Amino acid sequence: MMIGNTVQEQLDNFMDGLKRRNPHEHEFHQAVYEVAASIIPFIFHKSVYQQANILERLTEPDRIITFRVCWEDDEGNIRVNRGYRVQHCNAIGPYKGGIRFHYDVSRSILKFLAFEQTFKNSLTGLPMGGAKGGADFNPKGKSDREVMRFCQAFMTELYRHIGPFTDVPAGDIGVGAREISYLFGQYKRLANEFTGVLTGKGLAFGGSLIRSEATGYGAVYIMQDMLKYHQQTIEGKTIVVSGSGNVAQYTVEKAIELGGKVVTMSDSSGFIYDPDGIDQQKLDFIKQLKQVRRGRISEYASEFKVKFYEKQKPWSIACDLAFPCATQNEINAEDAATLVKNGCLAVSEGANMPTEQAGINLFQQSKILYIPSKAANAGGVAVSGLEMTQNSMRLSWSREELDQRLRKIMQDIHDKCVEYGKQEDGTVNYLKGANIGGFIKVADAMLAYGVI
Ligand code: NDP
Ligand code: 2IT
Repeated sequence: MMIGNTVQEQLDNFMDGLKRRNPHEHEFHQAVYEVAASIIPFIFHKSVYQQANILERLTEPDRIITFRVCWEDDEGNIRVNRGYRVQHCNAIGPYKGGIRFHYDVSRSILKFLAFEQTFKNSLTGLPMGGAKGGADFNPKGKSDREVMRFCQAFMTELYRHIGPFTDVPAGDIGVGAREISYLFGQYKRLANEFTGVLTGKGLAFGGSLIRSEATGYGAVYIMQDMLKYHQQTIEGKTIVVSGSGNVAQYTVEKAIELGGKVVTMSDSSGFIYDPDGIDQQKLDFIKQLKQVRRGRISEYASEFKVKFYEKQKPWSIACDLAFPCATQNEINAEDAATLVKNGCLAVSEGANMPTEQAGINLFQQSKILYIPSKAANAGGVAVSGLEMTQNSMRLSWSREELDQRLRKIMQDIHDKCVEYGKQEDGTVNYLKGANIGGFIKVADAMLAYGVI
């Protein structure tokens, strides 16, 4: 049972306990608070969830695997990193979620991501549980061979914990097509098995069309749905995007295809502002820059003679729509206030948890259309789920078929957010809708299993 006589008391007691059990894990506390603040009011009078202690069970990962990754760099130095896989919950399907290689990867960051993934995967309607993994490895400046040796060393431990019916990893920050190929090659070698154990694979070896595009396209599709529901469209809107990796690139591609004008992109060094708008040709330059040459976004500024704002984030540029697509906590309260002040209508989160809680509060008070990451960026994992389906059937669907399925899944997620998030005054609280919509299926499966 939750302890406390009011919703607020229950929330406070629950968060106190969570923080006590998971000290110093600020990102994990933040992600859990954001969900608990929606779920506790929802289950307050639902004794079946209360008695089963569902929320406490859902905030304790099934297991966390931590391991040493030892590899040799090009100079012959022996290097050591820490690898992780957080298998959060497999109530509704095999564990599923990305792998992140970034120097700031920590237990807290992966726990928050795996927790979020459980709700996100449920929202897709596909049978996938939640997980996340990664390492505190910094791929920047590493040669291809160093990345290959790191991936092989990482998989040499991870392979015994995953499998097509157990846990199916994919990409995330720092893990794209190149890394997935190395990881899959090593899995195949060790397991002596060709199975769909990773998603985001190359098209030659079981990958799915549209997977690269899916997260970004999905974030724009759900923005389109949210705007349509409020009698608006993307056409003619000025759009600010952060990041310039996988999610940002395909967010920009779909947004400009639908007639939006995207004026910014960024990386960890700063952002570029192109008042004329980024067109497909300029975007192709970015794809080549980031996917092939692995260069910096500042090169765009030199190439197209626009301004580069060093060490700054793009939120000060006036816009109608914002798509944070870089990383967690990239919009703080001040950034959110600036977006609101400049008349921003809607925010769709391509990145995971890009907005701090104080920023979310501001968006909600100002009635901006705000759709949280677990709904907005679910298109990526949704097409991963479709990759698993195709692998099981040993066939490949066409681009059109996959795009239509992705489109429908995003629309269904939008509608689920409306179903559970519609307020008495007629407005939609998409955050509440996404949290409750994701929770119910997982919680009901857990109830059915009894005490496990
Ligand atoms: P990429 O590695 O392809 O790109 C990441 C981008 O974000 C780069 O432009 C990077 O800049 C920037 N970035 C990363 N960390 C920071 C930081 N600390 N400060 C400022 N900028 C930063 O990753 P993805 O595009 O795949 O992922 C972006 C976000 O989307 C993440 O939050 C991820 O969890 C989320 N996501 C990804 C999905 C996918 O399918 N790939 C699915 C759903 C969500 P730099 O190169 O300088 O580091
Ligand atoms: O955060 C995410 O949803 C991802 N990085 C994609 C996960 C996946 O399994 O495709």
